[in-house]
Amino acid sequence: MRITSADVIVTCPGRNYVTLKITTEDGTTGLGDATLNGRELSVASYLRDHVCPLLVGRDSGRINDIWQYLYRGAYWRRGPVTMTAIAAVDCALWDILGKRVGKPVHQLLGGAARDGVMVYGHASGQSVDDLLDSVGGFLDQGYRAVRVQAAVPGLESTYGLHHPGTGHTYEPADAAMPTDNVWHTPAYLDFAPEMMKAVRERFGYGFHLLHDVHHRLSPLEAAQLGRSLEPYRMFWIEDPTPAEDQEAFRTIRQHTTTPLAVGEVFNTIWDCQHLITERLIDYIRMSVSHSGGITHLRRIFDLADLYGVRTGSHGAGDLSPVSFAAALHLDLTVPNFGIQEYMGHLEPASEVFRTSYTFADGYMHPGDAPGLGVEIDEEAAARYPYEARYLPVNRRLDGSMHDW
Ligand code: GCO
Ligand code: MG
Repeated sequence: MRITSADVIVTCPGRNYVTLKITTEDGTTGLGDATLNGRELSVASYLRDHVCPLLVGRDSGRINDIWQYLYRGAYWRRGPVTMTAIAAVDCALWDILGKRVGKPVHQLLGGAARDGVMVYGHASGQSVDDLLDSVGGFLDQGYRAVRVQAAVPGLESTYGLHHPGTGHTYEPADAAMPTDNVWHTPAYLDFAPEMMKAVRERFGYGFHLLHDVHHRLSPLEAAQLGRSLEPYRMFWIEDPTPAEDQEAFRTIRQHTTTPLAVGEVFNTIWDCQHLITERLIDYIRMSVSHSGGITHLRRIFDLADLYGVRTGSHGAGDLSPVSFAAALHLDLTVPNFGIQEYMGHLEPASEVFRTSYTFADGYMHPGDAPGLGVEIDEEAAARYPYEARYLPVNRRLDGSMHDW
């Protein structure tokens, strides 16, 4: 079935989302998420100006050929902008295929390999006491896995905390200019084990405990952290060091048995090739929407399976419900599934995106609607126009830049 149009919808229901809508000659539409938090318009332009004109007239069923055409055909390969744009096209085409044959995408991928997808929720607090209340709330809702982050004493701001008043943990890409945060590694390294100890003392070991370091440590500091957290049996520590340095993980690995996860800033299989084939990590956390879509991510997950690495896809609220649904379809089918991040979306997003995924007992299911199971209400989207926003940046006590 030929593609007749491809349109880009940019909307900000709580945060910015870029959505690609592809339409075929029988009127079937498919959606792909093209959101790159803080750099949204670059992908919108890449699609509108360079990709959409190439799609019109092509056979929407030739997903593999279109993927290769966009990847090889650009000459300028890889990178977050290109791979997010390709991902949006790929997901929209899987959505169309599913709708045309009347089946959910997970069935097109060979069918479910499990009944549900275990997700982790985001507990956080301005103090350890606040954090404990937050963890208790997630356990009461039935979560089997909880990520914990709390304000580091002595620092004015800490990554990953709930925004007062919003009810959600989400990335604070909310300022017209990037906010300067302050970071001090020694304060964090002292505090992190105390935080985990408090959580395990209060709630025991009957659930999975996760933590995101957000690329802030050197390899040896990360090794020290991993060791200091061993008594608390972490499910993983995420992004312990800046992710582009694959060799760093070898050092961490040599010193600790705390499981390691990385990948949310990766875009292709080449970014994690050594990490996987040399068994330097335990979980690969790439997202459908930043890594070339379902077609490319399932290849990465297959490679990971050969080396005993499990999946743990990025599922932050800055990825749209379209991306989250695509992740759930893939998660349901892969043999080496580990866990799925679930941050949720701010309230106005449910006016714009109608979803068919569900949560029960700590597991999620993408639903059995044909395609991805997400629809966009374009009139609602138009009520929430794009807002220029940036993620924060991080500086050390002496004012020099650090990784955020
Ligand atoms: C996570 C991530 C996010 C990122 C965000 C950047 O683990 O969910 O670290 O919180 O910071 O996706 O836009
Ligand atoms: Mg993260």
